Amino acid sequence: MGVEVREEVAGALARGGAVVALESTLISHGLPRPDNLALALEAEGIVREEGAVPATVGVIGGVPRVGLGEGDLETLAYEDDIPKLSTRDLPFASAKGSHGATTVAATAFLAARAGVRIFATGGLGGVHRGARDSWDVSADLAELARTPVAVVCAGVKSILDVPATLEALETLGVPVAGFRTTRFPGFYLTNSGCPLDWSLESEEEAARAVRALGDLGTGGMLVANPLPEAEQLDPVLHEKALRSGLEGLREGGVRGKEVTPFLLSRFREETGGESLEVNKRIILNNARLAARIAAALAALEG
Ligand code: PSU
Ligand code: MN
Repeated sequence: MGVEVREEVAGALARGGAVVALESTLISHGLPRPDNLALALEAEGIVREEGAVPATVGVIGGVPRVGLGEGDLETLAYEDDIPKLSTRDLPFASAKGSHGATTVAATAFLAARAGVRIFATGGLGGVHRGARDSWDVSADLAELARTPVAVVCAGVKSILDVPATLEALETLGVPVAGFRTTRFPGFYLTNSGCPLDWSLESEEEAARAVRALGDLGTGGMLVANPLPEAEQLDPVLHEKALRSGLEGLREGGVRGKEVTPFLLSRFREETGGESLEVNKRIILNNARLAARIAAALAALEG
């Protein structure tokens, strides 16, 4: 199965330049129109501002692309019923010539195949609440265990079981560090309350960790980047949305890959759109840090 790497991205990789992968599930399934396309373009703009080349990943007509063009982004943002593709879905999208939005797992996989080592997203998938009955654990975790990509994210959503997700990452051997913090961020909230063993204090230090990871030849790692407290979602609103979201899941019997998009849209309703604004800030904040780390890595190796 071929992977098409956009010329600008291939060029940057060939000369050891900074490249940042971005995912597309958040475009097709995480954010509403028209904010989704605007945000995708804004994230790419921020990566460029910081001196790196953006490579948004997705599948167009069955072909995985590392570095989507503006027309591709429009397709994934505006077409109805774009499939959500995890790594395991890629062969079927290929066989059917289907478009698709790639999750963190599929994005990391395709980015790594193209040689991209740093990737920014909003939140990582994780262990869902009630996973002991449902077995619902995002494939993002297993993918990170085997794929050499550093993912910059704001932790995982509180709709998941956060301590269980950290335990699963430990079991899988995925390195996790906070960026200037030893508290795992709580996505909408700056602090999930869960402690971390390691904190990276600068972009340069993070770049050295990414380089060391590459030298070791193991899988990926997580750089958890919290929103500044002044920009987080109001914790009271957050609690209310969380309760309603979890109730909605139970009442609606929502399962599998529908769970994450369902909860995201319930949060938007319950917070009067505030969660959407926070979600956007998170993505842009992570794109900026990832680009700075990529630039530091390119300088380190140049
Ligand atoms: N977290 C978010 N927004 C998202 C997702 C996660 O805040 O849109 C997406 C990511 O693409 C992630 C996927 O990889 O949801 C996880 O889905 P699942 O839980 O079905 O594995
Ligand atoms: Mn799942």
